[in-house]
Amino acid sequence: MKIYEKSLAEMKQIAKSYTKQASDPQVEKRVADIIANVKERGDAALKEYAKAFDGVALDNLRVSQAQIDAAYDGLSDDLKSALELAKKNIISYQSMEVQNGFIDSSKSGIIRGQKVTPLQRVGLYVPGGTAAYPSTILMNALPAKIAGVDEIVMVTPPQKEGLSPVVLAAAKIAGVSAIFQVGGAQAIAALAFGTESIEAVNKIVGPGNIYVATAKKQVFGQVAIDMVAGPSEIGILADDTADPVDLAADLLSQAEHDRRARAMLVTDSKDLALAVSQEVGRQLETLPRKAIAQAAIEDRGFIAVMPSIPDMFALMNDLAPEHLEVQLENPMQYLSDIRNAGSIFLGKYASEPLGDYVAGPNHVLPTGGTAKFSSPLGVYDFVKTSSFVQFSKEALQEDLAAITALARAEGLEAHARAVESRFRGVTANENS
Ligand code: HSO
Ligand code: ZN
Repeated sequence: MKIYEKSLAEMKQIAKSYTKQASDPQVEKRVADIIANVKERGDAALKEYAKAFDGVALDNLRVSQAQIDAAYDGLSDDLKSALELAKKNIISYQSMEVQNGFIDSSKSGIIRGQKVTPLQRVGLYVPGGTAAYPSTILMNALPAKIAGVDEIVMVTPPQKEGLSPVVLAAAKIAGVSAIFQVGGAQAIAALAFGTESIEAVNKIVGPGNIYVATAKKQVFGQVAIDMVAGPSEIGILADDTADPVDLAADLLSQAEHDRRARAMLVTDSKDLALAVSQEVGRQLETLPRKAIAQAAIEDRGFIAVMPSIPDMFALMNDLAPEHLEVQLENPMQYLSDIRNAGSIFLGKYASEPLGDYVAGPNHVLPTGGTAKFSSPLGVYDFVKTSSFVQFSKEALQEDLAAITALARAEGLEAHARAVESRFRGVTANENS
C-alpha cells in the first residue's frame, strides 16, 4: 500500500486526485428512452425489457406471496436469526431517530406547530446477482417501516435461475409490502410513473448500477430519491497503540466491495504505517475477492503519515469518508474533533463490518466526500413535515399593520385585503 509522508497541504492535494464519475451522454439518452417507453406502455414495456435485458419471459411481474413464504421457510436457522438480530438492533437504534414535530402556544392567542407525516409509498431498488445484499434490504426498508410508511414496494431484476431466496426472505423480514421482478432504468420509471401492476411511489431508495442511478436522477422531481451511492470508503485514524493486523483487516473489508472502493489510513506512526502496509499484502493473498480488493488497494488506497494528531484530523475531515474508524487511545475524547464522516467507529472493537450488519445505525451512508453535507439514511428520510398555525382575532389584529405593509410593498393588494377582510369596518391604523 502506498505510504506518503507529506505536509497537510500536499496530502490534501494528493487525496483529491480521484475524481467523480462523469455522466455518460449515451447512458443518459438510453435511460431517457426507456423511461418514456415505460411511461407510455406500462407493463408491456416492462415485460419486453425483462426478455431483452434479463432473458426472462414473465407472465406476472409480481412475486407471489407463496414464493416469498417458501423462501423464508427455506432459510437456514443461522441466517434467519442473524437477520432477526440485525432487525432488532436497527429498530432499537433507528427508533430513536423518530421526529415528533412540535407545538408552541407560548404567545397568547397563537398556536404554531409542526406536524410530521410519513410518506405514503416508497420504492426500494434491489440490484440483481451478487450485489443483492440482504443487509441492505433491512437498512433501506426498516427506517421506512419505523417512519410509518404505508407501503414499501421492492423491485429487483428477474434472474434466469430465479430470484435469490435470501433476498426474498430478507424482504419478508423487513416488512416489504410487495415485490416486482423488474430491474434497471425501467424499474425506476415504473416506480416513478406507475404501470398497470405497479402503483407509483413518492420516493425511491436503494443502490443500483449506472442505469439505475441515471434513471433516479432523471425522475427526480416527479418523485424524491435517496442519494446516489458511490463506491464504499473507509478512513482509519490510528496511533501506535492500534493493532496493524486489525487495521489491515478493516481496510480490506471495504476494499473487497468494489475495485473503486477507497481504503485510507492516517497515522502519526511510521512504524504502524509500514506494519499495516505489509499486513495488507499478506492478508490479501487468502481473500476470495482478492482481485477486487487488490485493485482497490493499489489504485485508490493509501497510508498518510502525518506529523501530529491535529493534522491527522484535518486531513480526515477533508476526506470526509463514508466510514471513519478512530483507533486512537481514548477514542471517545475525539468525537468533537470529527466534522465530516458518515458513520464513526470508536475503538478497537468497533470494526466497520459491525456497522454493516448488526450495530443498528444505517449502513447507507454518504460517499465521495458528500459527508461534508449529507447524513446517513434514516427515519427522517421517510417523513415530511407540515407547519400549522392558528391565530385568535386579537392576535391577528396585532399583526395586521405589518402584514398589510409588507403585502402592499410587494404590490400584492389581494394579500392585504384578505387579512383586512377579517376586520371589515375597522382599519389597520385604528388598531395599531
Ligand atoms: N459497507 C457497505 C454496506 C455493506 N457491507 C453491505 C456489507 N454488506 C456500504 O456501506
Ligand atoms: Zn461493507
